[in-house]
Amino acid sequence: MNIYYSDSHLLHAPPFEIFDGGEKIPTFEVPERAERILAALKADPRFSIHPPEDFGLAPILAIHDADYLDFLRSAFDEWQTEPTDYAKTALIPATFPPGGWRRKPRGLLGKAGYYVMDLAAPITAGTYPAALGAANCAISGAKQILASSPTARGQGVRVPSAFALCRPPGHHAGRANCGGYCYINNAAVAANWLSAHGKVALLDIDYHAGNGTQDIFYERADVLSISIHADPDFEYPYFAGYADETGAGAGAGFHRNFPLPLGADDSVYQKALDQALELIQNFAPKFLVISAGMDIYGEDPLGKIRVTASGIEQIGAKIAALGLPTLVVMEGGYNNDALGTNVVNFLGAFL
Ligand code: OKP
Ligand code: ZN
Repeated sequence: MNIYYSDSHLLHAPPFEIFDGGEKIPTFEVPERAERILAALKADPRFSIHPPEDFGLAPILAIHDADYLDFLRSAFDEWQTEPTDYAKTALIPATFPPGGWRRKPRGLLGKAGYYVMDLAAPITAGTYPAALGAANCAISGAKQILASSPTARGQGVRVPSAFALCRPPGHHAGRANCGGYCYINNAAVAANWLSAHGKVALLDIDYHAGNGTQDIFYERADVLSISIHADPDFEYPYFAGYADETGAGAGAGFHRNFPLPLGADDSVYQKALDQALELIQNFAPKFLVISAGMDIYGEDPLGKIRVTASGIEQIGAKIAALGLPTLVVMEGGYNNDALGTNVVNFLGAFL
């Protein structure tokens, strides 16, 4: 399996985040995450590591608003020009637009509140290039599964799959917002890129609801988006991911959420997964994109459900059994000791 990985993720290493309840802590979303996954993949001869191709801004601007992307690109430098006497290393807004009042201020701190949804997406000097590198990894994987997909295959040839080792992750980034460690929605960029060549299903198995992906595809019928996650009634991102949010306009019926209760175990998880996979089968997409978060693992420091290591392998096996050209995109997962093994076991199901 081809793995797409870029060293550029190292440019993004925020010194802290503001955790639930407002405590300032060292961030969970650290460079070591990607390094551990990379090491596990390198140690396994079934995987070959490739740098991404540079696709430029066009495929990203196809799903993110230009003004938002411009904010991401310039925010850190603009912030430096503001006169303050403290060291400015990581930008986190402190003021957000209150209910319904959304005008966009010209000042940097106002714009930060406008485009950033929470206190867990600090913008540092290297955040933008790192996010671009992750998006290029996702598109590179998409390009590879397209190049080796059905029309190009003879009978008995393996169904194509690829893994984009993206960092920072992407599924909380909406059309015009970052949040929850995410800046550019890597999986959505790749899914949209593939959608020019046929219908796409995007299945998000990260522990947290993929609110950004939901936002981006909510009114589209050519991309079926499905997210299985902890119930937002008790878990981040709180404001999206509910079962009754099923798409709108032309996209009515083409988004689905499967909120899980606190402590959900393998059997609860697999039941939701079976329903999601049936929806995908009925949709009959040409491509499948997986937002793969390993924070569903029972021993994850952020997760509050109890999927086991073999449960993760089983999820991979069931998804692979769909027999679709599949791009797996890395999202969350914060148990660094288990991350490499969980990713390798998950991907192994596709080989
Ligand atoms: C990103 B991804 C945990 C604190 C929430 C943000 C979490 C972002 C998760 N209760 N802070 O989906 O893994
Ligand atoms: Zn997550």
